[in-house]
Amino acid sequence: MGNKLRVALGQFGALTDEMGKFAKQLGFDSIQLNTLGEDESLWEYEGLLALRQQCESYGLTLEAIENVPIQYFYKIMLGLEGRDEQIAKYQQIIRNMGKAGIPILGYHFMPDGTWRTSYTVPLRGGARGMGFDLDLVQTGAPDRTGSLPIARDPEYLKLLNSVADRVFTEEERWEYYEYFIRAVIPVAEEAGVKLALHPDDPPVPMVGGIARLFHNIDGFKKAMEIADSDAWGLDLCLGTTSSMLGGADTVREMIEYFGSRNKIVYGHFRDVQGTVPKFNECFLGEGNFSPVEMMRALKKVGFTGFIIDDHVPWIDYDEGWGYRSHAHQSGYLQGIIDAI
Ligand SMILES: [Mn+2]
Repeated sequence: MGNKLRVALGQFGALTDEMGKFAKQLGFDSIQLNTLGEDESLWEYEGLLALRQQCESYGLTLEAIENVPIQYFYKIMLGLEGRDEQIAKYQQIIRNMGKAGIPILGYHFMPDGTWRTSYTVPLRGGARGMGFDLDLVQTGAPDRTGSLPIARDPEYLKLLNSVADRVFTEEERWEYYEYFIRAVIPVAEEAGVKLALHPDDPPVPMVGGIARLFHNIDGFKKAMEIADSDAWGLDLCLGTTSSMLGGADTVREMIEYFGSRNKIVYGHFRDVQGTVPKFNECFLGEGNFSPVEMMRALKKVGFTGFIIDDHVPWIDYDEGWGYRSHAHQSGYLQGIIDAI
């Protein structure tokens, strides 16, 4: 535990009894949680400590938390008035996590989140995957209706619409990233917490009038140089990386470049068919890359963190979080690791 390549279960907001037993009975020793919730007490030291202990009561290590609520973070990402207060809160969350013994905080830098244009791309046997087609969205104009957080949260659409008259350029967004990362990295170093950056999904230079920074390898290299710290690394989403120009070649390049520098903190192990401008999510083994090859590549560069399956296709009769599909994808990954 903790020092070799392993699969964890993740991408749920709270540890229910159903989830804890599911994880343990399927052979996982650790989990990742995403976002938790907007309730402030969840992010205080006592709340985080209780969460870690709750996981341990099921025999599960809490590997990481991915994403604070976007409402805590959007002024930082857009350089809006009030970002300093949001940064102060973010710094406190990092300190609280360190004290509570939760070593990794994942984040992204997409104020308008993940965009998809279809939820029903046909896969084998009638299963369905999410898809994106750049032709179906406006890139420069402030039309943000393809964004998943907006689909989930109309309140957040109101926030983004409050800046609908503006286009956010690449240059200014780099300034916002730099301002943020320089403020939080020293706190992360001191707290013993690693910050793990997820790529922009879809990986395109701009959608909805907001420039994206992390849509190719150069963006990550630049961010790594700015941060210049052992506390900076990647939440390497192989699915998003596979949808970048270059597809499987880009996945290989990212693993080799950042893995050999010990900059992969953890990974999302999923795949897509096609690359930008048009791609869709799919089952492992039916996408752009060979899952066995990429697992070997991770091992070869000395990656010793955890991976999760991330998004999974919708399977008929699966409900809510998608236990059937997650069981299949995660089990597939466990099998590959055992085999190599
Ligand atoms: Mn991902």
